[in-house]
Amino acid sequence: MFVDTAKVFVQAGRGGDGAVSFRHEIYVDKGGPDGGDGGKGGDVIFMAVEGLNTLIDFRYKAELKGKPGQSGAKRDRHGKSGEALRVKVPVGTVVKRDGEIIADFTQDGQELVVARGGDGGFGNAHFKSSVRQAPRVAEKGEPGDEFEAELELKLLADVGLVGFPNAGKSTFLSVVSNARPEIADYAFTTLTPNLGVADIDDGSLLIADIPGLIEGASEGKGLGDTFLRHVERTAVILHLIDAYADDVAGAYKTIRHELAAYSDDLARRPEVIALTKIEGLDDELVAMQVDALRGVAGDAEIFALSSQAHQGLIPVLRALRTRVVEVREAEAVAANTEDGNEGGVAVISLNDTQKALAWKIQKIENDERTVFVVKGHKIEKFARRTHFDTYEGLNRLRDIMKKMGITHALIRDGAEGDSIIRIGLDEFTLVEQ
Ligand SMILES: Nc1nc2c(ncn2[C@@H]2O[C@H](COP(=O)(O)OP(=O)(O)OP(=O)(O)O)[C@@H](O)[C@H]2O)c(=O)[nH]1
Ligand SMILES: [Mg+2]
Repeated sequence: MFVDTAKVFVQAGRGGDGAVSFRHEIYVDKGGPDGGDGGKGGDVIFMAVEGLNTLIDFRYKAELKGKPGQSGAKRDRHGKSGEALRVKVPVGTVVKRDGEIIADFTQDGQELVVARGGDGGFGNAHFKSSVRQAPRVAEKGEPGDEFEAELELKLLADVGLVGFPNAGKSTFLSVVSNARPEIADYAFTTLTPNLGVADIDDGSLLIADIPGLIEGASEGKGLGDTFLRHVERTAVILHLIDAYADDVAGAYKTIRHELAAYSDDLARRPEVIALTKIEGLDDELVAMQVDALRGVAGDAEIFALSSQAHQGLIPVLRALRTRVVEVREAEAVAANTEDGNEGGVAVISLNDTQKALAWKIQKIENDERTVFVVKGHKIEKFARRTHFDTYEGLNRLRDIMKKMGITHALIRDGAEGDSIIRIGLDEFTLVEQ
């Protein structure tokens, strides 16, 4: 109920290809290379927004794709970058890749690149050298990052309802919000938490209704304290007490005791108190009950309401909203001082430099042939950007392998000029045949 999940395929845009082109100048037979670079592929960016509280949209929107970058063109014109895809996710969303958390959205407006667009390939203008005056080589654009993202939303409710069984928690939720929880005249009607959104003035409150608590709940009595963890992350507690209770102060203290036994943090959470079911009671009696509570409730605000008669609901919601805004503002200040002030959009990087530069060789031998498989982030990246069907493209890759020391290691491992080398999905011989 409180953990919403969805799986989506995210795919950033492919980088544009670099161009092969030569300048045309009058009186010059063949001008220098002027093929422009391809544009970068569009990222897939997630942005946390308040006001969303479900991942349900993602169930029907299974693919999230960034736009590809455009190819480079002659006269050194670079391809345009592909447009990024911005996706709104609820605050509280955690994104996992292969079971590992790669992003945790905790604040409104927080943005992260979850899938990075592929780099554009270099055009041939880059590859001019003293020995290569007319390079016919350009790079292909790189594919964008793609993977299946597992989204998980742990709802950060604004308000948690606590109280004895039968206090009227679910009924309250049902009249102030869109939720339709089960309501009945017996204890432990609610067995799993319910959530609802209540609109108040120009804002809204996400309210969590949990099963009733009893004395000893923190030691496992009744339904125990398992559901208190849902309240643990809420900003404010609304403590509901049946106005018909003989000893409202005692009822209040019992629940407070259970909250404190669960965690200090929960005991310190801002609280609003309300007597429920007052529609049939004299004002005097209600005032007496409120006074009794005042004696034990410290400086918490105390209200009296009737869900059935829709009486006294707005002042309670307003008080809750005021408290919630205070808490959220304090949280935002704390978060800002914690991680300084970083500008721009952070990029999730799973590969640190070392991981990127590392490579390894695996020799696969069978009856038919021997293949040397080269694996490594950077070399595979270069291979993906190589036009294997051109002589120049392939030789450039061979140059890079030499520079990275891979060729040397291959020869040491027994590779010869005509040995088959495999990088990614492509195969070629170590030396041009
Ligand atoms: N007269 C009156 N009865 C109410 C009011 N609110 C709730 N009740 C009744 O109180 C009983 C318990 O209500 P629930 O909302 O199920 O109580 P709860 O606190 O969610 O109970 P648990 O889920 O068991 O913890 C039901 O019979 C409701 O109809 C009210 O404002 N006035
Ligand atoms: Mg209930």
